[in-house]
Order: sequence, then structure tokens, then C-alpha cells
Amino acid sequence: MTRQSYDTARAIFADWGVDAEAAMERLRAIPISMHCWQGDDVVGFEARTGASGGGIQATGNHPGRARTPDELRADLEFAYGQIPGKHRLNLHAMYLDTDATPDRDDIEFTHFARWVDWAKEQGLGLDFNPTFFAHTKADDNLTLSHPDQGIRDFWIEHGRRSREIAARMGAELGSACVNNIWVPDGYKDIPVDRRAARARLEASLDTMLAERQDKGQMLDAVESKLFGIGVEACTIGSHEFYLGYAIRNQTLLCLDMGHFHPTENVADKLSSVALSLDEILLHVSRPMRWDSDHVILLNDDILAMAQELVFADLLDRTRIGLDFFDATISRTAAWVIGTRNMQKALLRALLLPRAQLQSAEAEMDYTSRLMLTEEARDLPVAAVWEEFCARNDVPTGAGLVAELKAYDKKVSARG
Ligand code: RNT
Ligand code: ZN
Repeated sequence: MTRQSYDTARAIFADWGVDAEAAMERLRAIPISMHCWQGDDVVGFEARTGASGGGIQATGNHPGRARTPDELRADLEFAYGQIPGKHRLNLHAMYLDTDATPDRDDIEFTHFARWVDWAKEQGLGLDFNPTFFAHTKADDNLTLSHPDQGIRDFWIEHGRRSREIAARMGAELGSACVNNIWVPDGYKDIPVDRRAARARLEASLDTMLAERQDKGQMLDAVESKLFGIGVEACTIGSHEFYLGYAIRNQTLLCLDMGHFHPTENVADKLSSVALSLDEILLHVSRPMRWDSDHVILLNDDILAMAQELVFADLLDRTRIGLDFFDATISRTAAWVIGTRNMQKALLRALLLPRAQLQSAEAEMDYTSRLMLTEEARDLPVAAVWEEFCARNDVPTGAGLVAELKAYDKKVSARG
């Protein structure tokens, strides 16, 4: 597409009362927190002492998995190079970069210092997550709610240290680091004392979060889930559990799009939870039949999410994180396509004739609302996206495909 088609598109949007320049400017200022774990199939870089395979599984055997922090950083640099704008990296505690071999209750900032130096160099913000899975002490699918006090204490210490690391990351980078807590805790078969398990989880979280951290440096977030493999009957950290917890403790609530019943509309939840919470964290994902973590497509779910963020004025109160991992395709292509899809969805939402749509609805003129939403689908969003990419010096179309393929080929010789 050429400059001319952008100018035409801009004029078409102007006819609809939409300022394409303002939309691009807004989009440019929305950081997406890209998750490190798509790059290596959620394996991490721990010395394998306490580590175990349990918890989260990526499926597939596409060649080119990053095996070291240096390989992962190289892949990330490539990926960010194909994504317009400045973004963030979401690190998990098991991605430490050190010759030391600390167990999870022994991690410190120094084990992540190389990531921070690199983030400074690249102009990236960092987010963080304690890792409560892939460890022998999580093999029962019980961590912070484990009946054994010793195991709970081990994980509390891990979480406490993660918060300190996150705070230091935020301080070093001058941008608050979100520290997101997700635990796999639950029961395969029907429990008889859900209350006790939830009381233990709450008490552990309270201890873990007791130390005050500067909100300008780090923000706590808690992530709920409906069910997981091996915990079909009961997840201790359910949606209701964490919604209440987040409200009582003024943490962020993390809504993962794969963590609800497949017919639930996660976009619909934003305006409700926002009434009781200052900030929200999203894990944008694509569940297929269950929490399968497929690469996000530019589909209705993602468009609805983006539209809610824009129309409910939630962009400034929402941290957009991604959470998907597919090991059957190029991992770098997965990052790039998924992240760009989130941006495209946001651009599409920013380019909708919001004032007209909202006033039609307020006047109960649902016919106009329908006409507008459906006619707006044909607006030349692609020309604006093309222009946005050109201005940000990243390829589109065949050029992008060639870049993604070449990089995938380059890393395919990795063992
Ligand atoms: C698991 C949660 C969690 C993880 C990451 C790796 O179901 O979605 O967010 O995917 O922490
Ligand atoms: Zn998640």
C-alpha cells in the first residue's frame, strides 16, 4: 500500500468523524507486555535441581527453541524489531540468568541483573512472575495452599523474593513492574473442605504481600483460573476468590482469557471489575475448548476485548499482557503475529466511530447501532495499520513473512 491509500483512508475516517492520526498516536503509546515463555516452551533456565516438568506444558516440537538466556534475548530482539512501538517483557522467575543455582526460595535480584541491563539497553519495561510450578514442591498441585506448613513457607519465601526483585526491576527501569501471582493449586477430585484450602491460600498470600512495596516500582497482581489438567474438580484460586482478594487488598486482578468457561465473554467482565479495582492485568490468550494457550488471532474475542478497553476508557488502567505458547510453529513468528494482532485489534477499536455508536445506544436506536457496527467493518483499517508500521519502521505483508521465515530458518539448527 502506498502513501496515497493512507491519505484516502484518513479522509474516509474523517467522514465518519474519526481521526486516524490520533488513533495511531494513541496506539503508539500502548505497551504490550510480551511473555518470555513463548520463546522456549515454558522451560526456563534453572539448574534442574528442584525443577520438575509439572505444571504447564507446551505441545509441539518445532525446531529452534531458545535454550539459553542469550538465545532467548536474540529471539526477543528479532521479535520486537517486527512489532511497531515500544513494549515490555514479562519474565518468569524460572528464567533467571546466572551461574548460581539458587532454589526458588533463594532467588535474588542479581540473578536477573543481566535481564535488567539488557532491558535498559533495549528501552523495554519489565514485568515479573513468581514461578509456582515446574518444581518438585509443586508436584501435588498444591503450593501456597498446601496442608504442609513447610511447603507453604517455601513458596511464600519465593513469592516474597519475587516481589523484591520486581520492585528493584521497576526502580532500575523507572517503570512499575507488575508481579503476577498464579498458583496451580487445586484438587483432581471433589474436595470436602474447600474452605480450609482457601483459608490457607489467603493466609499465605497475606504473609507474602505483607511487606509494603512502592507502587511506583511494583504492582501486585493475582490471577484466577477455572480449572486445569489434574485439578478438574476444584481450583483454590477461583475467580471469586481472587476478585474478592484483589478488592480487599487493592492488587491488580489478572483476567486470563483462557481461565473461564469457554462461553463466557471475558471482555464483558472489564467494566464490572473496574468499578471495584484501580487497575487490571490482562493475559490475552486464545483458548480452544480449554485453556490451550493458542496464539491469538485477530478474532471476535480479541476485537471485543480491545473495543471494551477503548470504549470503557480502560486503557490507562489496564496492563495488557499476553499469555500463549505454541511449540508447533516458529516461536518468534508466534510472538510477532500474536502481539501485532493485539495491536491491530486496538487500532480497529480506536478507529471506530465511538461517539456515534454510543449515542445511538443511549437513544435506544439499536438499528443505527447495528448499521454502524456492520458498516464500520468495511472501513480501511488496513491502510492505517500499514502506515503505522511504515512510520515505525517495521515490515508488513510479504516483507514481514519473509523476515519471519528467514529468522525461523536461521535458528532451526539449534539442537
Ligand atoms: C496458567 C496461567 C499463567 C501461566 C504463566 C506461564 O494457566 O495462565 O499465567 O500461563 O504464568
Ligand atoms: Zn495466564
